[in-house]
Amino acid sequence: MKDFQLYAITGEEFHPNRDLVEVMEEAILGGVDIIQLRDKKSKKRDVLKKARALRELTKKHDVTFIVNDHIDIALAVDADGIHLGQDDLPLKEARAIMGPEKIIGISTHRIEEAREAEVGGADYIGVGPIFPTNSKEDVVDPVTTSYIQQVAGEISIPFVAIGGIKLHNVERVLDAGASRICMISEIVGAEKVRETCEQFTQILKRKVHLS
Ligand code: TZP
Ligand code: MG
Repeated sequence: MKDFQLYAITGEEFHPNRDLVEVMEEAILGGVDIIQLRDKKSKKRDVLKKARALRELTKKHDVTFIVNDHIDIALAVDADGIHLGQDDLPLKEARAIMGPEKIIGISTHRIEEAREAEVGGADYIGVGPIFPTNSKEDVVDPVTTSYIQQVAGEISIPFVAIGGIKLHNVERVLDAGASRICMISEIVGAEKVRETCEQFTQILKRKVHLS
């Protein structure tokens, strides 16, 4: 997969008066290089419509596009991949449906889950929630930056830190060994989405050197 560093997940509840595509385009212009459509509330048909719109946007800007949960929608719009949680369809079945080329990301909260995802052929893992977050229901307790250190020391596939990451604490995440970061509220809920992403892009450029 094309590598990435600044990962934005949609969260329309954080911008009630602004259009989804407009907000995500601002994020892309600020340096976001991968977008995930995450919508736990809408009807499937409406999620499909949003996926189509974001697929068009991400194609236009050559940005990776991932769909959360819905493998059928990911395939229908030719998204680049899917993101799955620990309670979703297992990796093996998801890979059989998606084929070898599509990206499969898996959320992990402990090292055993990270190992299992790596062995099972995930393309990347989510590592979190690092800090407390209000953006996810039924979220597990924060795993803290010590889980980042553990994953950085042991896991070879790309990992992305997530959960409560803000401009004021991102350096702690990077100092623990993360080189890819993922956010909902700090990006899509920002007053100035593009400028906020530009600040993250600058921090990543200064602190992270991908090999
Ligand atoms: N998975 C783990 S934490 C989280 C998800 C989807 C929510 C991240 O949102 P925020 O607003 O960046 O804390
Ligand atoms: Mg899920």
